[in-house]
Parts: sequence; C-alpha cells; structure tokens
Amino acid sequence: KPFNRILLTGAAGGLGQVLRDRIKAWANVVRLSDISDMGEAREGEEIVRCDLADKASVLALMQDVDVVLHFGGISTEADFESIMHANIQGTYNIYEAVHKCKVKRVIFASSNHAVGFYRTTDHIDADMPTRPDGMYGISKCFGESLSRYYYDRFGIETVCIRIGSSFPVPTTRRMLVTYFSYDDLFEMLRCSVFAQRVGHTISFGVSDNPGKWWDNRKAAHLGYKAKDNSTQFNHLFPETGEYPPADDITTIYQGGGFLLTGPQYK
Ligand code: NAI
Ligand code: 15L
Repeated sequence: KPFNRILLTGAAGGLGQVLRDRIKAWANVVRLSDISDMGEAREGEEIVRCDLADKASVLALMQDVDVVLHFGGISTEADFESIMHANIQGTYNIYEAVHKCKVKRVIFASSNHAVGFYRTTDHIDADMPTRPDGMYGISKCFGESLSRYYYDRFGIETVCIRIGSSFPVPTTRRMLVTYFSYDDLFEMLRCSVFAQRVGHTISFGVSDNPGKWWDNRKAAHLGYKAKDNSTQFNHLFPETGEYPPADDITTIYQGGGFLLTGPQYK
C-alpha cells in the first residue's frame, strides 16, 4: 500500500464514517481519532479517542503517521469558546505535532463558510480574500492561514478543501449549488493525497453543479474532476416565485442559513 499509516481525525462524524472504509486501500494502518465513540477497531485500524485541544494527546496521536486527514472539530456555528477549543487550539495542536513528527502532508477539511459572506451572485476563486460568515468560518480561515504558515516556514504541504455540502441528499435549495457527493469528496481527497506536489492549495469541495459559485482553476494541479452533479435532485426544490428572494439574508449570501446562526443572533 502507498502509506504505512494514515491518521483520520473526526472519524466518528458524518464524513469520518463515510471515509473510514474507503481510505483503507491507501495504508497498512488507518488510525482513527475522535472525542466521541468510534466503535471497535476493525482489521487494519487503530482507534485513539482524544480531545484535539489536548496537546500532549495529539502529539502521541501523531507518532509514526505519514499523512493526516484532519476532519475533526465543531462543524457548525457555535459560541467562540467552543470553537476556540476544538477548531483553533485543536488545529494548532495538529500542526505542532505534524511538525514535530515530520509528517509531510495534511488534508484539512476547511469549509465554504470561510467565504460565506460573498454574495450568491459572486463567482470566486481561491485567490480572493476570505469573508467568513461567523466564528466557525473564522476558525476555518485560521486553519487555512496556519497551514499556509507551516508550508512557508517548514515546507509541510496542505490541501485545504473548502467543502460545500457533503451529505447524501441536498436538503435545501442552496444545497443544489453547494452539493458535494461522497464519491466526489473521496476523489478530491485521493487527488490531494497522491498529487506529486501540492504546496499549499485551497480547493473548493463541490460537485459539478449548475450555477456553482466557485472556480477551482487555482487547484487544477490536483487533477480533480467531478463525476456527479446535483441535477438529479432538482425535483426536490421546484421553482416557486422569485428566486433568490431579494430580502432574504440566507439567499443573498453564500453561507445560507449560517448567516442566521452566529452568536450575535441569540
Ligand atoms: P461532524 O460534526 O459529523 O464530525 C466532526 C467530528 O469531530 C465529530 O465526530 C466530533 O465528535 C469531532 N470533534 C468535535 N470536537 C472535537 C474535539 N475537541 N476533539 C476531537 N474530536 C472532536 O462533521 P462532518 O460533517 O463529518 O464534517 C467533518 C469535517 O468537515 C469538519 O471539520 C467540518 O467542519 C468539515 N466540513 C463538513 C461539511 C459537510 O458538508 N459535511 C462542509 C464543510 C466542512
Ligand atoms: C459546513 O461547513 C458544515 O460543516 C456542514 O454541516 C454544512 O452546514 C455545510 O457547511 C453547508 O454549508 O451546507
């Protein structure tokens, strides 16, 4: 197999559970980590339960790891203290451990909410400034900047995937634009892990959906090509009246419903 050991954080989460079996082909050992229960270790797996904010545990977690898929953390908007603990302290601990353990490449699960304050009429690429739509988005911008620093300073490569909406089926009209099928996610991950050189790359994690807002040409060197698109789900959201409604904050901005969930709205 190409690697001896891959580390997947967030292994108990929605995407972690999807990736758990799929990445087995890439490494002799898949080390799975989460703060929550991940069940029993299956063949070729190691299970390590820990809090990403615990620096010593994360350093121990990183021993003998060749590549990291960093998916762990809070995945929706929350109060700053919780985000700081899991996403900011947690991602810092990952990079410090990566540096100490001489890991060469990380794939970081960033989010479209790093740019959620662009408008749904904007088309953006990876060189445009971040415009986070809340504390969660800010923590993803932190991860993107942190990984940029560890590349510039130490040569540790990272692909930041700004994941759109990776779920089995879109549940809102917005998700017809942001939909990222599990197969396409896995393909982008495969490209990110195996591309010869990635330096520090920001890639938008999205399927080939009509009207998508994100231009991925700056990540062309990954060689990713989406196979899926959201048109099979169009019938779930029939067009009614004016769309997007001119006065609705959740359709004016790319971040959608996250615009309503920040701490300032409590
Ligand atoms: P999820 O919430 O289902 O999984 C995240 C996992 O991280 C959970 O199992 C949770 O227990 C774990 N976690 C939280 N705090 C932790 C801590 N302090 N220490 C250790 N583990 C901790 O989220 P999902 O959907 O699987 O997303 C995975 C990653 O991808 C997240 O980083 C999320 O921000 C990112 N992402 C996902 C998107 C999606 O459409 N599913 C969209 C954009 C980004
Ligand atoms: C995210 O960043 C979240 O982790 C996920 O739960 C979805 O809300 C997704 O963005 C989205 O924008 O649909």
